[in-house]
Amino acid sequence: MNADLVEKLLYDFNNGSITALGKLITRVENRQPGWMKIMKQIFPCTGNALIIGITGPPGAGKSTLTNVIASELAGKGYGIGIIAVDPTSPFSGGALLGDRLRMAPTLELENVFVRSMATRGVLGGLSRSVGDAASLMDAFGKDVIIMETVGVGQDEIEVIHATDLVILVCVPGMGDSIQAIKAGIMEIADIFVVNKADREGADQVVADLKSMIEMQCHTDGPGPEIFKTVAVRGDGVFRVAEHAVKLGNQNKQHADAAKRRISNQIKTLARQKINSWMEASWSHNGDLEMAVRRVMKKESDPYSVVEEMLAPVKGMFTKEKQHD
Ligand SMILES: Nc1nc2c(ncn2[C@@H]2O[C@H](COP(=O)(O)OP(=O)(O)OP(=O)(O)O)[C@@H](O)[C@H]2O)c(=O)[nH]1
Ligand SMILES: [Mg+2]
Repeated sequence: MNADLVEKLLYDFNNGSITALGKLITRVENRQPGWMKIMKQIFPCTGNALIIGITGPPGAGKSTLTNVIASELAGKGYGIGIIAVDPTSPFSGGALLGDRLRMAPTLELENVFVRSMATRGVLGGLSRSVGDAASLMDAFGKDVIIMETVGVGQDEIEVIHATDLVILVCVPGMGDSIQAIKAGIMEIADIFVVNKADREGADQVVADLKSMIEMQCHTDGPGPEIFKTVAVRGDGVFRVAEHAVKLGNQNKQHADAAKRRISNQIKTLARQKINSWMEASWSHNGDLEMAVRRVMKKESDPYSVVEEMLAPVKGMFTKEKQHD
């Protein structure tokens, strides 16, 4: 029954059904039966989309900017996927600017697929769900996938690390809070956008960013570019979109980035497998409870019980042992 359903969904997906794309994302996200078959089957069709991360403090205008970038690129014929992580503001699927739609009569809303993900709290769950959803959109044939996140938690930073290009959105009035943006994100930003440039202080932010970029002394080029935008009016966004696509495609050519991404993916999947094996086998047969009791009574110690419990997979840990 389930197998039939999955087959049918994959068939519809291959025939361009947006509904099937949505359903497959849900199925994979919830790890429902057949999820792994789905991911294995679509894998050969992945790797073509350009994945852009948009991050920055709450309220900076990330969603507004994402919508306009999506509209601009969809108007040029790109298929767009948007993944919004814990969104607090609604997405219109690229239709935010009514007049822009009129300017681009060829734009069809089906070109823009929007998906929200709110899996905060499940450790490692967010980057997993976002990564799988992006792969599905990629295999579906989307050309550009934009991920919006506020980039605060460890999980979100993992999400950002898995993109081809990172846009960091700043706003006037942040003052010293530029320093407060997660250092790790600052360093991996490929493009800086100073949004809300209709407000006072935008030039100051640009100057602050410039001196910060100079301090980071980029040996292999001029360093990331800074753009000023007024996303609510769409001002300056086209140049951002154009530069993002160009630079993102260049980044995508670097084999190192692909290697790092695949290596991370393999490690993450292996970790998940090991974790679920541990949960299933130890909790199921009461080994864990028994071990806890023995340690509490001082009949054994945590180190010895772990060795005993890992006896079935002992060979796996011989390398690690050298460091004991
Ligand atoms: N004045 C001005 N307001 C803007 C601009 N861009 C966005 N806004 C407004 O800023 C508010 C927040 O915009 P969002 O796009 O929701 O910001 P966000 O970064 O996605 O917010 P979160 O997802 O909640 O972190 C909205 O009221 C927008 O209309 C801009 O260029 N100028
Ligand atoms: Mg938002």
